[in-house]
Amino acid sequence: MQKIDYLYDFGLKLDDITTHKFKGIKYVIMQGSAHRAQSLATKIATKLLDIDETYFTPVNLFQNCRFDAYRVKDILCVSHGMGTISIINLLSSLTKLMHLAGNQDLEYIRVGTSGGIGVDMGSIIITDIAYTPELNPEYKIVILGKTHYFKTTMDKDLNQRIYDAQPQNLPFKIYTGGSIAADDFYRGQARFDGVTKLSYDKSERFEYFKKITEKGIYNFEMESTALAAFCSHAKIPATMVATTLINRLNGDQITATPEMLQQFADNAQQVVINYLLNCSK
Ligand code: R2B
Ligand code: URA
Repeated sequence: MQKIDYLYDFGLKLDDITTHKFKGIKYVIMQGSAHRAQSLATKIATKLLDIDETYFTPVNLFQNCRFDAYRVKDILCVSHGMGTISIINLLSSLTKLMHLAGNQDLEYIRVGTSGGIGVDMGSIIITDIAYTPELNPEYKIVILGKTHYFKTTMDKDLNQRIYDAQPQNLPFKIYTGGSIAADDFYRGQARFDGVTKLSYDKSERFEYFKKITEKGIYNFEMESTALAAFCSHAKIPATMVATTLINRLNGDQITATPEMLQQFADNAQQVVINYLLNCSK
């Protein structure tokens, strides 16, 4: 008899019926919003299983409004919310669920949006190392009042497999490099268009951006350190594939049209779908 347990954030009782629903998952693909996770699941179903999307609406397998999960074959598309705090909770509960469902040899990929630093908007960044805003390759958690540091390297082999699965003629560039998981969208990413009084000026920001580019870092976002640290600690190959909505060397405001933003988001999903298609051959 399995011990009864609850996954509060998913609204799930961990009994045999629940674990059966999640048995056989190999790829966990994470996106910020529930809407994007659902749209990715629909695209995967049309591309991998040749299902006509007119007749297919992915069903949310979670029963709490915090996160959503949609299954297509051995792929689970999940929403992770915003920031390291949100994704680390998702990762903890989800990994417990995957473990109890008997799933091994998992791969976790976050498909995200980000602000590029020195690259054309619409480019894709595959993260090799995630950095704190102080530009350290680490993620820190305070446990019982003591600070613990975890390393934040993404899985090199998974990155290579994703890169190798791409066709030659993609209409956007792909870079592999560092990402910064910032504490917020405004001051944490050195913006001047927030609401708070600022403690930095343009020349200090210039110096910060210079250091960033010298370190081989290509984008700002808000989850990569937690993802890399959790997964390398749990020995789950993981990475992040993020589109860039802006080149931060040219400004702070995201001014791309809704059509362009959709295209940029599609670029990142396309890269991951190309990888999944290659895996299913
Ligand atoms: C990218 O976009 C969000 C902020 O707008 C955040 O979740 C991230 O990492
Ligand atoms: N997400 C971020 O965190 N920053 C940006 O500039 C764009 C998307």
